[in-house]
Amino acid sequence: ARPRPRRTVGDSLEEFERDLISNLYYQRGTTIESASGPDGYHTLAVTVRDRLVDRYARTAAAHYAANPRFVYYLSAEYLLGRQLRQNLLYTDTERWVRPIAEDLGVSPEALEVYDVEPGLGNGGLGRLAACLMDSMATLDIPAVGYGIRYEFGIFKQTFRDGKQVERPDDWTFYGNPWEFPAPDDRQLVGFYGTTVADPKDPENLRRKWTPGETVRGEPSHMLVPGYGTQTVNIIRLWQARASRESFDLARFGVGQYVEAVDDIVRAENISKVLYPDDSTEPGRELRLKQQYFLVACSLRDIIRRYRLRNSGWEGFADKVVIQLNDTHPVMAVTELMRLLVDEHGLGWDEAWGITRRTFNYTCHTLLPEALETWPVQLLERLLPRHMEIVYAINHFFLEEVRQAYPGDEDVVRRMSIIQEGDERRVRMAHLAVVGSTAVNGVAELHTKLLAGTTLHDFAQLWPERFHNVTNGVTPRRFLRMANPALSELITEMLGDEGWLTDLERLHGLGPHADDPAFRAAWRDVKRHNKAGLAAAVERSTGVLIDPDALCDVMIKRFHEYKRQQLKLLHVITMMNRIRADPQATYVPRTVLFGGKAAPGYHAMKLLIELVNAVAGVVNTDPVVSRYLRVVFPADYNVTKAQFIIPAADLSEQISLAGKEASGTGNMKLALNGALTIGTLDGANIEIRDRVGADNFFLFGMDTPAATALRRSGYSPRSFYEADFELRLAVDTIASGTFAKGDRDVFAPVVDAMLGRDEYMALADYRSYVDCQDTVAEAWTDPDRWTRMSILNTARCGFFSSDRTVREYCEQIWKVDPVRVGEA
Ligand code: 26Q
Repeated sequence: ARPRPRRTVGDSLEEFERDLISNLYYQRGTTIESASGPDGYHTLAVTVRDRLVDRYARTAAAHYAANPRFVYYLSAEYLLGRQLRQNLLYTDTERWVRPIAEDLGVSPEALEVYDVEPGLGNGGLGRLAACLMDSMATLDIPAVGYGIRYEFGIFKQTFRDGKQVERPDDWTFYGNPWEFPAPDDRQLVGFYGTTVADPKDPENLRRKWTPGETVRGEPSHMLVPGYGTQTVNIIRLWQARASRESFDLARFGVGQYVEAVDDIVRAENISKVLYPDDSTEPGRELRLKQQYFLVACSLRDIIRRYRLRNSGWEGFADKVVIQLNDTHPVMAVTELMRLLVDEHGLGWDEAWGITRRTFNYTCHTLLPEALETWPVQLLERLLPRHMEIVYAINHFFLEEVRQAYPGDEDVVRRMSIIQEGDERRVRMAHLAVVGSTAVNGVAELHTKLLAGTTLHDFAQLWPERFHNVTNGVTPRRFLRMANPALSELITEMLGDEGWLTDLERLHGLGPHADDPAFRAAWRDVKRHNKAGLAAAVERSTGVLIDPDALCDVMIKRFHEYKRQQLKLLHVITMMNRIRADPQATYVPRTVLFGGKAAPGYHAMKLLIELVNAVAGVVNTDPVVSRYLRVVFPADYNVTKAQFIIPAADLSEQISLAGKEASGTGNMKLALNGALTIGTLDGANIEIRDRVGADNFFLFGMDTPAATALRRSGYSPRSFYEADFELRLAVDTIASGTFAKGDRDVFAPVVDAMLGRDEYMALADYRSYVDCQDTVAEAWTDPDRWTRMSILNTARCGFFSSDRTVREYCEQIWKVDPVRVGEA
């Protein structure tokens, strides 16, 4: 008999070492003697990756055999973070790498610098998608994530004279060992063109669309392994390519070299760049093209996969559940209708039944300006058939509304998918709710406010559609990988690593919070992490920080509602106090800021400049800098989060109540033993409920108080005039202290504060600063602080994204796990 070919890479150290050398030789074409750093990294990456390919093959086979119901997660963003260390951990090969690497004279840390994080997202929404994918694989849920393979991810942030400068993120420049191209599964996508009636359909609900332009979508996928299981799911990312006929040979022949590639450039621009826009107005047409491109490619792929094992359409919604990550992919509702009605010949009602059963929608905001709407005119031109389908959906929907509320044309106007006015627009959130089975908010308060305000009419009409699924974070990346020292201590205390997949087991730490030896060990870990961060910060910013100082962190996108300006007023107040009384003693603090501002968001870019200017003044003042340092490492991203979070003592979650949908950084920080200073906003409320009011620093107005103040005619100036320290802090900015005496540079910041103060930072200032004084007071009692820190970790098990995914499975997806056997 012929020998069977090798089916698996094997799981021994010997095989691992053998494959490393073989891959260096045959994949990289080099030898141990002449290998460079990138050669070493790439070789290690593909060797680890191949272990996952085995599991992926077994996962695909198990899924094929079981023909289960699948979750399809549609998201314009994924912030996966670095892959190497995660995949070493998930394949349990980490323990071999150090000895082998040392044998070869390199350290694993030296190779990790070549591991580039795919920055395919902006912030919370993109990172949530990554955490949910991690938890779905860990829970053996059959799932595929769909997204866009942006050639340039979120911009790289640098500072020039303290100002944010954006540079392109060419993340695949050195190649990406973690992805597999799948050219066989490419899809064609149409844009523009015209529609005509179908003569066989007297109702005119079926029409034919002839696109004016077509683009190819080429998929590649990244592997998403589960922890402690054999399941490996995938995220499929689409890249836009010109269709084959796009190169104009005739023009090239007559020397029109640029014109000859016009069509190619236009097509490939679709997936060129991620919109670095966190909820303000975007660049219009191309953004909409991206959204439809993602949707059209993904739906065709979903249908292709469905047909591998099923036929007919009756069973479609039993095998397919699609989760819309915010409204960015909501054109999928109209696209599925178009495919079913126009291309597959189903009747409208049958198609609508299937469509509505297939989709669910997660909302991630409350800010009215972040709710997407698109001009009807633009849609009519770019996607003429989809616009007709929107009108038809709206027509039948408004009939339903009129039946429910006879004679109430006001409710019809409010709920319509079309917003009337000078420029008619399509309200994407309305389309999402109308086209979905379940709609969810991302924290209890957020869901309550959605149902009570933004989507109130819909919650009245269809209360059964509304759900809450509070966000969560993966404990693998944000505790085990980011904080190995604390993880070891936890495992030692709890006896095993079971907490990594059953995070509520952290409760077992609670009884040890009063054990002096455990407290000391806990403090040592925090200090060790801070020393590590201090070294990295000194290398990148040149600023020296004291690992014994209170490490106070505010890491998140820059946005007015998140109120970095309030934090800055506190910093300036501390500075002013020290200057006024240099003889007194103060609790030493390091304030660390991290985050990017959207390139077009001028107010926030100026605030970033001000943070850097304040840092410059504070850190060079011989007296002030004894107690206070301000650091702002550029280019905050997932990789930096993993360094900063384990070192934090204090987590700033200070948004105006009612504005932050959930927050997830708040969870990561509390899980790593940082205490929260926060408002009653988003998931802060649920964190406080769980860790206990004694272990949380609460300040500020709640949502009803903020609403009432706004209604009564909020005047920031009256708060400014009534509070000496606030006035001094604002005046310090106005005086030019942070601009070498130039009063004009930061005048717009002062004007925004005293003029509108849209997010009422001045109203919460006194409460915030007083609360910071109680923080400082608590810090002076290390035993008490450490106890609070331990209890934060012990009681945050709820915030695992495993729990989040279980809730989606039970309430919304109704999917069951499929176990994948060992090799
Ligand atoms: C919209 C239109 C055009 C261009 C860009 C956008 C756009 C892009 C990104 C709009 C919104 C986003 C991102 C939103 C986001 O990250 N929201 C956050 O989601 C987290 C996960 O649920 C929550 O924890 C945060 O509270 C929420 O702000």
